[in-house]
Amino acid sequence: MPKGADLLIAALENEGVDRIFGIPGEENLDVLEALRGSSIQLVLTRHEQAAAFMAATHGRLTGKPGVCLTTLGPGALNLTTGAAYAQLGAMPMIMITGQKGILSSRQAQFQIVDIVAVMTPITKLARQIVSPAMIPTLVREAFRVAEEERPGPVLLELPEDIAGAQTEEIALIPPHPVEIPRASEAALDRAAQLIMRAERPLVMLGAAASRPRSSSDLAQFVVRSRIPYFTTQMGKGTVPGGTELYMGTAALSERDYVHEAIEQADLIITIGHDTVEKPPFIMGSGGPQVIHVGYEPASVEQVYFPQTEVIGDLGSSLRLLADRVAGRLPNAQALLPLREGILNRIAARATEERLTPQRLVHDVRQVMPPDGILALDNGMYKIWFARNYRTQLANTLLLDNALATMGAGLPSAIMAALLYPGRRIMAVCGDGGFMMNSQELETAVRLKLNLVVLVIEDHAFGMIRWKQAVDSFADFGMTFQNPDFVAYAQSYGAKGTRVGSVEALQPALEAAFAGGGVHLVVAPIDYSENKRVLVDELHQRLPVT
Ligand SMILES: Cc1ncc(C[n+]2csc(CCOP(=O)(O)OP(=O)(O)O)c2C)c(N)n1
Ligand SMILES: [Mg+2]
Repeated sequence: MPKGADLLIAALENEGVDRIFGIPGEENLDVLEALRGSSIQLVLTRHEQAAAFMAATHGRLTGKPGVCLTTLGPGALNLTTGAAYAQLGAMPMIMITGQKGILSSRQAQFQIVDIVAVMTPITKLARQIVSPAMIPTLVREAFRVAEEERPGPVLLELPEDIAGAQTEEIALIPPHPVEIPRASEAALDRAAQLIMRAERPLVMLGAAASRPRSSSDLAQFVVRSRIPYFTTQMGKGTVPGGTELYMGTAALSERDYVHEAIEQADLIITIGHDTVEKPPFIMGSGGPQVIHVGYEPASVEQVYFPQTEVIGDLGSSLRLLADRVAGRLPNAQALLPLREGILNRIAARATEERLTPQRLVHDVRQVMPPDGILALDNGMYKIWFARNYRTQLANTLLLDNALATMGAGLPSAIMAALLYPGRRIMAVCGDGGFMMNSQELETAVRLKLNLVVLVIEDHAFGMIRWKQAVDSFADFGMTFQNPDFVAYAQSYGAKGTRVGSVEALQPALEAAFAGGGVHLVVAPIDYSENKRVLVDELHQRLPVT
């Protein structure tokens, strides 16, 4: 007779799961034994937080939930940051945690934390499994909930005695495709009227525009309407065939060059915007009208309150909208003349003889082919990559503008390297964020991945230090010492290179990719541009009225 644990693993196989990330504990030993005889690979990590970042990134890149596994109490608590990362970032993920037996209690309260309660506010669903008979249903339900719009994390807690209990064979529930309903005719007609009446329209691609299911019809809308577009940080992807309509990425909420177009627009069509992102622009009274095209209605915020909404499957909504407006928009390109000025000023100083953030982004782009994937951690450089790094394919710049947690850069790059072994993958981390999950270098080496890890060294929590200076606080409490990163990488069996001069960066990255394996490249950065550009220069730019 199968045990509860066997049913769990069979149900995961039934969902097409091929890897589970995590660190099992003694409460998971039946699950581990069932896993041993299954088709699913166990990917051990060195911290549960990293396992959750990996599983969430699997969901982000494929649309299929990634799965992570931990023990009870301390192990499960280490998943919380990853759960919030998936919840805010709309990434489908399943977390499976152990628990002491629930039918009898021979260890009193030892290690027991109410994980279902802890996880409830940071998941879409959190359930304890109380009988083996429920496992097939609960697993199918967990995947349904995690995957459907808006995607996110689900917790299933499997107590030790339920995992070990013998049970009847119980039939699994096969998954089936579910199509998302499309927008109503009335909403499409209303939006089409507004678009046709607009004098200076602009499109914005938001986070949900990068969902694996979203892409092709979305690009078609831009290409067929010929309306120029900009993106949010997480909406940074691409419009194949529409590159010449790209106006920039809103890495700041106001005052950046791309805001010249936003300030002059009389209509902004936002596609898949999620207000979990730091605002790409601030709506105010008297500003442009906004049409929100989304899988879900817009939440009403002080800075975002669209006047018109088209709710339903993004692809089909946009196809139907394009059918209504294509060829009937004489003003479509009214804002396009601003493009060159915006992009030129953003690209300024990209080849200067100092390792500025602009130069760093420029040189990294040179070594990344169009399908190469960059996975960013969180720090000052994120703003520069969002602003300056041009993408040609969707999901080739993975950044987190939702929870914006440090520590996710390396684990998310590891996931990308596992999924796409033939593509160039690079993690970009600050010296602060890298050290929050640097132990995963061992995981990457053990998995024999090809991965370049670029560590940007300023011996500081640079972004906070920058804010401190911008707000005229004294320079205090934000600097630290680093290990010798080259020796550190080598101690894990990875390779390491220190970039000694600005000209050495590009060859070092190229050599790191060419050599294969896990290769850390550490580059000292000149962060003086943070104030010169992002404060002084942009503050001289007066909003267009
Ligand atoms: C887990 C976590 N802790 C703290 C913060 C706040 N925070 C945002 S950026 C930053 C500094 C990042 O330093 P580093 O990784 O060295 O990048 P840098 O800005 O120096 O380039 C901090 C402390 C955060 N976002 N996430
Ligand atoms: Mg730093």
